[in-house]
Amino acid sequence: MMPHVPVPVSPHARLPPAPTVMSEEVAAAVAAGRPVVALESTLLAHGLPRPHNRAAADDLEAAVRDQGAVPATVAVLDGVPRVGLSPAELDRVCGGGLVKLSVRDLGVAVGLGRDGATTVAATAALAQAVGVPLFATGGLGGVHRGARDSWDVSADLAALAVTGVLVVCSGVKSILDVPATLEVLETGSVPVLGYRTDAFPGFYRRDSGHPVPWRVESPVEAAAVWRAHRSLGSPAGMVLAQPVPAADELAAGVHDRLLDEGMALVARRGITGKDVTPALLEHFHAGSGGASLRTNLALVRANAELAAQVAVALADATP
Ligand code: PSU
Ligand code: MN
Repeated sequence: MMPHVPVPVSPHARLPPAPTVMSEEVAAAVAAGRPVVALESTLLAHGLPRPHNRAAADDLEAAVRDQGAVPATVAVLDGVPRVGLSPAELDRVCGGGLVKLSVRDLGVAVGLGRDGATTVAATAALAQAVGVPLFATGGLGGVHRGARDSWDVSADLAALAVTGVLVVCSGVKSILDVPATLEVLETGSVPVLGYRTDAFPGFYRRDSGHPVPWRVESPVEAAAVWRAHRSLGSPAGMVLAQPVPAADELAAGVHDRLLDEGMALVARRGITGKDVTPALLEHFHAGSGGASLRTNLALVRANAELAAQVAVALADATP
């Protein structure tokens, strides 16, 4: 028999975790098991131009409420991770100057008392920490084109493999390597469901040219799959991919031109790492005469609505 050796515990391991603070409304809804949808803030702070981002913040929260769920926008303010923001806090998120926080940056921002907007990865981590299993965004981060040389693979993918949160999105931006992104999601055992589609959506475009492994037809079906996925003991999240509404899709010609230009611009200016996605989105907004902005707003709003419908279906099915 092996002698019993107590495992030494580092004194740091005994520090209480940094508390993630919920707004009163969100805390009450979580405690009562009412439907809650988390909303990501990088798309507000870094994906949409001012002042449209502030209007979008209200619009997304309203879309969630209209479907009968409570919205909870996520960010870090003065070093405090927050789930559920006041109007004044949304002003700060949308006012400029916030850094972009992925999961690895959360501890740094908390430790240094900083403000920051949370990516899909960081939003998922904070939402899970307070027991909110659902959130909506525009597009997931993924494998960048040329990743074989740059190694630029979004932390969103690794985070979803270990964070039990359902993300409603419009696939990934066409600026990414879509098949490679789908492969990495498969490696992470993250289920990918198309919402009323067989094609994985490409953010500004409804069809990325690559199929989805599964499709569902209703929020009730999505909720049933999510419950089954979690009940089988998977630690992974899940992707529910909804194409942008047909009327709001960016025209193919405009899209392809901006994509080529944007990729060239990023290479010419030597933009790398976490600045790539915001720079490309900005190029689309500036170069499409507002069309890509309308598309982006429409798809996030539709995703917020669908996430709320799934949240309601989940709450209804929970005894
Ligand atoms: N959806 C949008 N706009 C955005 C994003 C999503 O409509 O700006 C953000 C998300 O926060 C996602 C991030 O996590 O883009 C991906 O960043 P990166 O490629 O650096 O991992
Ligand atoms: Mn990256």
